[in-house]
Amino acid sequence: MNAPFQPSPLAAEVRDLLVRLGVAPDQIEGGRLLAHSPISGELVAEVREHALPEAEAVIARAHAAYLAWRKVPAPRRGELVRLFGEELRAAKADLGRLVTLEAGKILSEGLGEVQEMIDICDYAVGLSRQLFGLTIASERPEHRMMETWRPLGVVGVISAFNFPVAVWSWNAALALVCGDAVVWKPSEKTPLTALAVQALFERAAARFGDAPAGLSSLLIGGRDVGEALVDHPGVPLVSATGSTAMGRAVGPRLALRFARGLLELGGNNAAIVCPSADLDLTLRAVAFAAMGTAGQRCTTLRRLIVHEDVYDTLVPRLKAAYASVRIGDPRDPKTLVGPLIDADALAAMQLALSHAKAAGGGVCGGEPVEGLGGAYARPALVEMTGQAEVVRRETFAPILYVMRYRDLDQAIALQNDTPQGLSSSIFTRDIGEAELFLSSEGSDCGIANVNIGPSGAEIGGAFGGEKETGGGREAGSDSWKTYMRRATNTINYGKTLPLAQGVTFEV
Ligand code: UN1
Repeated sequence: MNAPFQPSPLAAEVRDLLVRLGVAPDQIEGGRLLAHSPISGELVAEVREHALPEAEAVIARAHAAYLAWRKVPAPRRGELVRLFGEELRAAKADLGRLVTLEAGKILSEGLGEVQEMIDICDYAVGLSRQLFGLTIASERPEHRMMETWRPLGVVGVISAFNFPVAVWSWNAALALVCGDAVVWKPSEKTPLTALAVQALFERAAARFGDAPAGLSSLLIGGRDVGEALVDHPGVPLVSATGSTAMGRAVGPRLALRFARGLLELGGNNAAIVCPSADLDLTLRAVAFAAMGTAGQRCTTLRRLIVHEDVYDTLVPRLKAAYASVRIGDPRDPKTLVGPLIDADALAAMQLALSHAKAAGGGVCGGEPVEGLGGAYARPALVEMTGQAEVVRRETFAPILYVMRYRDLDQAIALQNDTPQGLSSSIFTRDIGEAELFLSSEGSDCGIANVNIGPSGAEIGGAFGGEKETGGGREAGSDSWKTYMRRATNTINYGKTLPLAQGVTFEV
């Protein structure tokens, strides 16, 4: 028997927020999944997990929901997402704060995460009237060809702790207007925000009236329930965000049953700073991209490649910014760098720094900040002479490796010389340099920016990357097509049967 759970003030606040957001107390008391806040490391809830047989029932219910939902006209499906967006607007302050308490990001970023959810809902509402295909010229007389987009089925979503709710919403908002049902396995490190979002969704569904039960559901648990989702023949698409190691486990299992995978895995994002760069702007962009979210975004800036003419101006200024940045409780509005998610993340950071030192790196910062309860560290800036193994690896922590370059071609080669290919940027006022960076000979990433950092993407563009980042694209542009089945239709409105390619077959 566990001793009765004694809530601390932080745990009490988490509980109040959850109840206000509509989560039933029995979901967060007495369960086996222990939720800790990275702010202090305290236990804040005991979440009820799904047992493996329940996972099967959740997926079956989702499949039944999909069978009904696919018959609902897409713009009407959009209405549900519109209502959900309204719930998110109304709950923004509470949910944003809960993101801060559960994932440790500063309040402004917690609120930004909820705004990202609202944005994708708005986007999906418009999209619900734009799920169109092409009409294609047929080679046969009195024939017409077209493509139509049909709902796919149950979409599995596996999300990571660092964007505990926004990444799910990119998938769910699109999947729902596309006529799919969604089953969500959140990170074991962040089940609480997922429960809150599910409660908000249920409020929207109740207002909508006739949404089928099980249209969006949660699977709370560990690897076994995740695997149930990945292996289930009734789940034609699994969108998984997390480490490359996770993707390596998920990808082949999906391939084995010919299911679609939308993988958003590790990044190792670089920025190139050219001689003509506006260094004030660059400094601010680098500071946010490298230190924001305590270095725990997929898109975090991890490598800075600086031209030798501006290196000695920019890098000392950056070091001063690193030394001055306020680290601490993310609820304090003056804090810019909150905690890492847990002690393992801090240990991984320290290990990477020791490897960097061993490879000749000059480390500035990076020390653990003791006494706050959670896993806090000063962000580290590490001057490297080249891309040692540790630089080519993603460490999910605020470490920025800084290197010099002389020729832009050499800088672009360095930028591309990592296994990952998520995001990248260049700081320059020279249009030739900017365009080269964006060209086919430039950055090999899924995201390439000019005069902004690699992180903080808007939802309107397709989000994702190449190589070990996994190749998936979420959110805007035509990412919605992944959540639908494309049918090519050929219609003969004549009385003869001409065959394509001139084939004859007389019976
Ligand atoms: C992630 O880190 O998994 O571009 C998502 C960004 C955010 C999303 C990050 N809009 O940094």
